[in-house]
Amino acid sequence: MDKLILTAAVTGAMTMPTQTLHLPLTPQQIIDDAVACTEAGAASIHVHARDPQTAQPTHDQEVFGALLRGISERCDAVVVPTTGGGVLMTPEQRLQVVSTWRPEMATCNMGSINFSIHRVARRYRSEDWKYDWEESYVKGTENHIFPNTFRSIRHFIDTMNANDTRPEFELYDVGHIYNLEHFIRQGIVRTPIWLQFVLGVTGGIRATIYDLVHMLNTADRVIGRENYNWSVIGVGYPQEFEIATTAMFLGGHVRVGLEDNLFVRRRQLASNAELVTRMRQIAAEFERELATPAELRDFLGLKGLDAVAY
Ligand code: KMH
Ligand code: ZN
Repeated sequence: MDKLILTAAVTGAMTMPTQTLHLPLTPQQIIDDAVACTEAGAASIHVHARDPQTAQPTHDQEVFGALLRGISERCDAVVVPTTGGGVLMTPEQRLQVVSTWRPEMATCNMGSINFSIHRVARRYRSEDWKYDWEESYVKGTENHIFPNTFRSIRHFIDTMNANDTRPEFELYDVGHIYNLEHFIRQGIVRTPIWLQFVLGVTGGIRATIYDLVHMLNTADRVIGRENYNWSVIGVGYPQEFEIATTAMFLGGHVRVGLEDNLFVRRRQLASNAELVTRMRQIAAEFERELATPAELRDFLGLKGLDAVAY
């Protein structure tokens, strides 16, 4: 598609409330940000849930339901809930959102990796943290493996197929492309598929243009260019905008948002809508129109909001 598909990832599980006042935490704040991002040009919204009292990432299905309903009542964005969850959740807990709410799309993480944000802790003293869970959560990730075994990935894909939920395959390193090939060969993943290259997680491939090109060349060779469409995440600043702009020139699509990056300009913290707006301005500079949610649904052949369970 010629138009650019812009996804906003508004809260995540690896951005801490202490890091930025702009991070939406309560269901109402997350819904408001999702609507603001859609109005600013996002066709899809990627969401994680947070406990309404403590702001800690949660797998509580009531919270997910409130988010999915709340966003869909106020805008038509395609909402893509996480099945990556947060560091303390089991794969089964992460997957519940699919069988409970049968969303149009959901993420599907394609391999186990070290996934660390422990270096964030160097910037804060113990008394600086806003919530009491944050310090141990952040420091604990130095020893964290994000588990996605072949058996669990198969279970995730089977569950998404059973609920007609389209997977967005998250690929954090080159080996994850080969893992995906394994499932395509098994016949449980139907092409064309929708890939999200995740560049710049501590534990995964870096967020440089060389790494993006390497991922693309590998995907072309292993999966076949005609069999996939893709988007990219560059974690951090300025990587978010550098990698997104590069993707735009290479025929890809983009994700921005506070899940991945806090800054709109060097040292300038921003809201989610400001991040979307800057990306829209970059796209406009190169005469790239943004896709609407309806165009995204049509492009990916999604089942539509009539067929979800929220
Ligand atoms: N947190 C991102 C680096 C997911 O939620 O399933 C990747 C992500 C995956 O968004
Ligand atoms: Zn996520």
